[in-house]
Amino acid sequence: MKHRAQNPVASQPAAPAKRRGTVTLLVLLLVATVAALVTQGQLGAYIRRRAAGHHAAETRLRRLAFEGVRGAARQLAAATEGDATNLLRSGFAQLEWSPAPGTTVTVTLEDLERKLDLNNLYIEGEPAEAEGGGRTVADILGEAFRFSGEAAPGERLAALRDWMDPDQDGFHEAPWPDTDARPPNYWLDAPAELDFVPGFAPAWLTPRPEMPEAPPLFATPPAELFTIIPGPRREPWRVNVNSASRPVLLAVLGLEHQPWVEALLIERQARPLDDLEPLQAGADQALQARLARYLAVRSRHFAVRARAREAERTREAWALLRREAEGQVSWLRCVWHP
Ligand SMILES: [Ca+2]
Repeated sequence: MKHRAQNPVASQPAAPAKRRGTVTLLVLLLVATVAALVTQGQLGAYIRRRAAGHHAAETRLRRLAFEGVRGAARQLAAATEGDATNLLRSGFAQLEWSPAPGTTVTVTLEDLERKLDLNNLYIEGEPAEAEGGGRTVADILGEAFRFSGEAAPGERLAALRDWMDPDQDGFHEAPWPDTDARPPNYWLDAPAELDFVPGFAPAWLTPRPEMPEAPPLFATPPAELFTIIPGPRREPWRVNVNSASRPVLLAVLGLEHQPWVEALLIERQARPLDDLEPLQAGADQALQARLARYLAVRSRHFAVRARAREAERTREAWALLRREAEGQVSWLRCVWHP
């Protein structure tokens, strides 16, 4: 009994110390939790402020890029036919301004009809072999393919035509391996579609900035030769003699007319041509027919790229515009580039 009674007495002083230790631990835990909550709240507020600032900067840049496209469209509408030709004699016009310190907007306006439109390969209601002066659209595009380094472009042209034409007759009309999809039988809307046309390498139409300014004729990058003007047509979209490059003009008219092309390049340096007639005067019958069917002195389709930049951040808008002879400008496409 004595032994049993002594034990609780001996352990009594230890109990309050243990409780005090537990309380201290609980208080410390509470303090740590409150501190963590406060820190987390501050961090959350900081992240929200950063996100709001980021969003505001993005919105500002997107708006500036859009204003850039709109400004180019207004400029194109205000220009006379002659001014529009003068503005784009080299095929390009570039403008840059700074709406605020550290912010720049660069707008590039490009004449799309200085290049060969791939959608010309299918013309509604016209046989594929329709020609102008002994030259079909397939001849012209085939020549341009050779200028881009493709020795035998027949297969790729056939695949492209099957992609667009409404019939199911060609070799490339069969369901594609793996996907079982078929060609859409519709015109091309964007260069990215070419990634799915048999025989075309990915990003085939993407400009190559590392290329020299004037590469040899048979090493011309595809992006310098071809373009895509979406929509149906009853005749080929013509190439503008004032803005087309030497390789494009040679593809249209044929290498046999190189002296004529060289003379044209010299003549247009003096002033833009506003009529095809003087050009036709000295040409033989075949050349006259080619000029009439495939060349023009005005352009209707333009691409605008506007880039707004602030520090490391950029936002880009791209639009496809169509300008009528009277000056009305319609927007056919407008997309954002991230
Ligand atoms: Ca087809």
